[in-house]
Amino acid sequence: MSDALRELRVSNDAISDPAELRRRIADEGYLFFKQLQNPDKLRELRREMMTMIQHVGWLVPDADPYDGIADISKQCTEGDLEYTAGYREVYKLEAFHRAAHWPEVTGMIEKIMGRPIMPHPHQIARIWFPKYTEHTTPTHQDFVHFQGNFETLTSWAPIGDCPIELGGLAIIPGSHKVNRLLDHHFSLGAGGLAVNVEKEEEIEPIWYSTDYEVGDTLIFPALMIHKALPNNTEDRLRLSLDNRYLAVGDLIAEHMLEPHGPSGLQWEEVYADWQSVEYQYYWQSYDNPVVARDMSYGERGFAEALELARGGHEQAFIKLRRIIKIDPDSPAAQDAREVFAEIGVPA
Ligand SMILES: O=C(O)CCC(=O)C(=O)O
Ligand SMILES: [Fe+2]
Repeated sequence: MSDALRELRVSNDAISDPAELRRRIADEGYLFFKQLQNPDKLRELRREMMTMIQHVGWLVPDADPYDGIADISKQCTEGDLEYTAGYREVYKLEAFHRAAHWPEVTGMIEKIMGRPIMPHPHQIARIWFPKYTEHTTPTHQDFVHFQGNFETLTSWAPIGDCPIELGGLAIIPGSHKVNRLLDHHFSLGAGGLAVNVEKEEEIEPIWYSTDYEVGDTLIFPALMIHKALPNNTEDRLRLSLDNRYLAVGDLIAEHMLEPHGPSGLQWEEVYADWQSVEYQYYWQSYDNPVVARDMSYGERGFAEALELARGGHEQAFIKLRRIIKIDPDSPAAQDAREVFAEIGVPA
């Protein structure tokens, strides 16, 4: 463990005590379990996903895909055209989607919530290149991205061991008690929006994380402040799952019923080669009220990127170039090109 990080509290002792689990998550804003998920199932999932990742060219070709040894000349991330090309292949894997329904996780979420639950179909795999740290997921609250309701729980788990240097998740225990969505601002990192905790008087920025081992699982609600640590390894790809769960009957935002945006896919494409229909469109049999996505957070981040770019901000340039490349005809791309033209910098 690095000096600046403290060690997550392990809650395996409370696994059979729902009242204690609820007390802890209400108080500390997270529950962390060693091997909540079956390591062998996760290892099998890792092999399947890493094999596909090697196939799309992001791993060195002559090594065991299980080891996740990245070809760092292929560095890319969410929002990049190149990322979509590879991520879409991983996103189609049936095994990846089935993992959100594993009873080890759904049973635990149900125990914590005390009500029947539903996994969001909008699952996310994070495929993180080494030595690409300015794109690391910044400090944020999940509500800004996933919306719906504050009780929604995120379950984050590495697919394989994830020691500190590989860049697992870090949290500020108790930070959910701010009890509201904090202001988020432009960030180059995944999700594109960050809270500046140093400026939030109510938050004492004391970060906790751990050397995650395969099967370890971190569960937290939508207002919990968290971030990813940088992947400081020489050549290893970080692979993890972040899945979300809501109580049946609670509000869900419409985009959480769609595939994760960076995949660029529709459900028909995701499902095209699946063996089973069991988990296809499963949410349609639940009666969760759906709310429209609030676009204002993303719009604000984009407006800030334009403004920062006008001032010569390098990271804002990277962001705007990414937008131009992935969707050149979009209004956002047009705005971005105008800013580059205005300041005389090549787009
Ligand atoms: O894995 C990451 O980089 C980000 C994950 C995250 O923010 C989450 O699980 O909510
Ligand atoms: Fe998050």
